[in-house]
Amino acid sequence: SEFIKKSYCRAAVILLGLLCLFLLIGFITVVFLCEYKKYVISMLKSSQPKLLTDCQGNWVAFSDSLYQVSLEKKSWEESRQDCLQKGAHLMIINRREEQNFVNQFKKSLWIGLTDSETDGRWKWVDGTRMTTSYWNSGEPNGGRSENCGEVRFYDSENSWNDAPCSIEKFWICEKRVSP
Ligand SMILES: [Ca+2]
Ligand SMILES: [Ca+2]
Repeated sequence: SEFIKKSYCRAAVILLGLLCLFLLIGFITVVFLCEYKKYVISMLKSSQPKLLTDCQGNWVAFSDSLYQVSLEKKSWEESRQDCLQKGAHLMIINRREEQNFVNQFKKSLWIGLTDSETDGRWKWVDGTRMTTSYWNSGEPNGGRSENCGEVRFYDSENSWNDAPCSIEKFWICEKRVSP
């Protein structure tokens, strides 16, 4: 019976040891999962503010619109057509936040601005007159030979330039989300 007692004791110690081991593994797993969840949430949060990209066609959400920078270069008119085909229009800049947003791409881009009809009378592609402008110093300077607007001097808030409409450039389309 002394032998049986010792065996029971040994078995109890082993069981206790295993129990401790399982508890430890369980604890580590829970801590790991919690930390992983926190990490995933922080990643999602940090990627959200401005550049929430759509899976299809790389549209970028900002304020109440979606924007898409082209991957190829075209003339201003062909750029305008491309945006129309996508149910959008060349970017129209109405607010200072939008102006700062477009500069962030650090790219020379056609926007929806033209004075083709009457020189010096700048209009947006939706027919509205340009009221607030962000011309770079000395611009617009092209007279009858530069009738299309582009974002060019993007390191400055006043980044606009007038350029000949036939030049091939990247462009930016804008699609309004709310009517
Ligand atoms: Ca002009
Ligand atoms: Ca110019």
